[in-house]
Amino acid sequence: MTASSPKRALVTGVTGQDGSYLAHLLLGKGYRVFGAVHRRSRSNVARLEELGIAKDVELVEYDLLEFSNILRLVEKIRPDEIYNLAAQQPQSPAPLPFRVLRPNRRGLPPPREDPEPLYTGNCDGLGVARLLEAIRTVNPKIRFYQASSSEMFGKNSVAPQSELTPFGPRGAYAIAKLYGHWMTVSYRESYGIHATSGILFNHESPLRGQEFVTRKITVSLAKIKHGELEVLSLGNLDAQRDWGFAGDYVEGMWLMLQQSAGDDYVLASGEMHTVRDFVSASATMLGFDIVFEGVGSNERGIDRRTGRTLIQVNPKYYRPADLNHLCGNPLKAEQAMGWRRRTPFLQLVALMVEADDHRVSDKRLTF
Ligand code: NAP
Ligand code: G4F
Repeated sequence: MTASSPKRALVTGVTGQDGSYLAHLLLGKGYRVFGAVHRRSRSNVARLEELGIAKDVELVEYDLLEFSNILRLVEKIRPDEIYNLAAQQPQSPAPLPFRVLRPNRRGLPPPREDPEPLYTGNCDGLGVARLLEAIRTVNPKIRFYQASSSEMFGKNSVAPQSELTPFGPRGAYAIAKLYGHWMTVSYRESYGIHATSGILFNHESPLRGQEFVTRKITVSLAKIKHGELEVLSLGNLDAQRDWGFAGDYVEGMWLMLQQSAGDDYVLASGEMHTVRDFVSASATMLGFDIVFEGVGSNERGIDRRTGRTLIQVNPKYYRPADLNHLCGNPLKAEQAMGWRRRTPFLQLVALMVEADDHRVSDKRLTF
């Protein structure tokens, strides 16, 4: 790369957690970053602002549901690398195995009237095929990263899960992601495209959406500390996740596209923690001393110092087909690319707690 011809990256889902961190990383490496935003989220750049890069990312509109739109975008931008991070994510709580759509960040309802499984399949599954087909048509040398998910392994998977573990997706999101994964593999094998599927386990950060359990915990406990909330209601406290820091994981995405050929890689911490562990660690960092009493929906988290109940279980947050034990094996990424997870669990919790403590205290909780 020379100063006169910076590499060009197109990042879909740039307004999200990973999109923001990835854009930050790429800008730091001298890339010209085109951040694709779907029409309804044009002004939602709070995360990019938080990282101080809102003015540096060149925003372009797109619609993953329209092939002609995607084709024109790729033709116009002529990127060297495309990172497909956009996804319609499933919503919690879930009344049905096929969960309903989350409203988007501005509280708007989902932009299409299709039932959730159809819309999710179209965006998270067929959207990947549209991008790959645009690459094949415009320039097969463009390198492609697909944001695949550990949810593709499903409930009955052996642990820890690696690139060789059989998939068993449950629900529209995981099934759509698996379609995207196989299309990525297929375009790599059939057309020689440098197409990579990153199978990422849960990764969190101060930029995580509040609809996910870690951020819900850190925001809610900060609000309790500052007198803005009485109690935090959660679902399955026994659920275990392999949580890492998003900043470490976007570095893995970039590394994947710097390899000599496309491939599939798991990024994970290799450790599992329960939701209860996450609550306890966060609470301690905010000055509470929580003891859990009771079982199932009667379980309570009580602050030993005041006797106050700060945590309660509300079955409305239970999922009918929850994935209780997701744990990944990142050995291939470590050995082949030298990827390392640098942020251990407690450091991740501390980053999130500290950010939300300040945001709540300063009344600037913008996402
Ligand atoms: P995120 O914060 O929820 O960001 C998702 C992005 O996708 C946002 O920019 C969102 O824009 C955009 N988007 C949503 N619906 C869209 C649609 N219909 N058309 C176009 N864009 C749409 O998610 P993230 O945590 O950064 O995750 C990034 C990617 O990695 C996603 O594909 C996710 O499925 C995948 N993944 C994440 C994890 C994780 O633990 N974070 C793990 C495995 C895989 P708006 O907010 O404006 O709607
Ligand atoms: O934070 P979560 O909503 O994340 P989930 O479902 O694991 O999905 C995230 O990670 C996937 C990778 O494996 C991504 F593909 C996906 O896009 C997303 O980024 O839930 C984590 C666990 C679940 O077991 C849930 O039942 O936390 C449990 N939980 C307990 N109480 C709760 C709550 N989850 C949420 N969101 N809210 C609760 O009150």
